[in-house]
Amino acid sequence: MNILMVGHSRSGKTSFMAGMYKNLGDDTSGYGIRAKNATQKQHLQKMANQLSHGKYPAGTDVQQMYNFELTCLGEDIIPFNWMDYRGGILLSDDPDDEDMGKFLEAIQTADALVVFLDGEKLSDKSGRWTMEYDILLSCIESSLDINHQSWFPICFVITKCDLLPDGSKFYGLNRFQTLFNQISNSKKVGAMLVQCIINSEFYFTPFLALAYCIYGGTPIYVQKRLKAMENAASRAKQHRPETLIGWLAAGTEQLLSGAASIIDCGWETTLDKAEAANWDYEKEQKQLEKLQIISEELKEKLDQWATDNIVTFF
Ligand SMILES: Nc1nc2c(ncn2[C@@H]2O[C@H](COP(=O)(O)OP(=O)(O)O)[C@@H](O)[C@H]2O)c(=O)[nH]1
Ligand SMILES: [Mg+2]
Repeated sequence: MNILMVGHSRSGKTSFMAGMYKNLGDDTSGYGIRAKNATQKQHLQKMANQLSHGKYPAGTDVQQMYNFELTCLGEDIIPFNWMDYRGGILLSDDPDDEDMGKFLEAIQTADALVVFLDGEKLSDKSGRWTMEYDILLSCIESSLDINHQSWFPICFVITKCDLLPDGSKFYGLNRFQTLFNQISNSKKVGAMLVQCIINSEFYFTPFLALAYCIYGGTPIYVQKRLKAMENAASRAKQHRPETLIGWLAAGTEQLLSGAASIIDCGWETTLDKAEAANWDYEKEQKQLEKLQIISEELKEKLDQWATDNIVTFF
C-alpha cells in the first residue's frame, strides 16, 4: 500500500520518518518496520542514530520513496511504500493547473495521506503563513473529489510541538475548519489530527499516524490479496488433472521428472505446479487472517488514543 506524505519544505516530513524508524526500525518485540532496500536501511539507521544525538536529518529536495514492511513480533504483516511528495505545487508561490494535476495524480495512487503542518507556523498570530496554508488547503480540498476504491484516511500531523510555549494556540487551524467539516461530512474520507514531537527523547507519534494509515488502507489491500488468492486458486485448478487420462499423463510426467531430477535439470511438473499454487493459496489465506487480526488490534489502539485525547478523529 502507498502512504503519501505532503507538506511544505521543512515542515518536518523527513524528521518524522527518522523518528518512525528510530521507534520501530527492526523492532521484533512488538510492532516494527523493516526497510526492504539495503541502501535505504543504512540511510534510515544513520538518520535514527543521529536523532539519538539530537541531530535532525539533512534536508534534501529529491523525491523519495521508501519501501517498508510492517512487522509484528518480527513477522511480516503488510508491505507499504512511504512517499515524500515534492511536486511543484508545494514549492511554488503561484502554482498552476499542471502542478495541481500532478498532485492529484499522486493522491490518486495513494491509499493514505499524511499532511504535515508546521506547529510553529500554525501558532503564529501574524497571518504571515496564510498563503502557505491556502495552497495546501486547496490541494487537499480538490483531492476530496477523487474516487478511491475504498474509504480514504487522511492524517494531519502538527509538527515541532516541543518548540511551542505552554498554552499556545493553533490560530492557523481556523483556516482549515471548512476543510475539516467537509471531511467530517464525507463518507469517502476520514481524518485524524495529532500533535507531534520528534527529538532525541520523543519519537512515538509516527506510530499513531502509521496505525491510522494502515488500518484505513487495509480494506483495499485485502481486496488486492483476495484477487491474488483467486489467481492462485485458478492456477491450482488449471494444473490439477481432472480426468483419469490426465492423472495418468501427470503420473507419467512425474516419473519422467523423477528421472530428470536425478540429472538435475529442474523440470517442474503439472503436479508440482498444482502443489505450488495450492501452497500460494494457503499462504495468502494465512497472511490475510493475520492482517485482519492486526487491523482490529490497530483499531482498538486508535480508539484508546482517541479516548485518551492523544488523537482526534473527524
Ligand atoms: N524541535 C523540533 N524540530 C523539528 C521537529 N521536526 C522537524 N524539526 C526541525 O525542522 C527542520 C526541517 O525538518 P525536515 O524533517 O527536514 O522537513 P521536511 O523538509 O519536511 O522533510 C529540521 O531540520 C528540524 O530542525 C520537531 O518535532 N521538533
Ligand atoms: Mg525532507
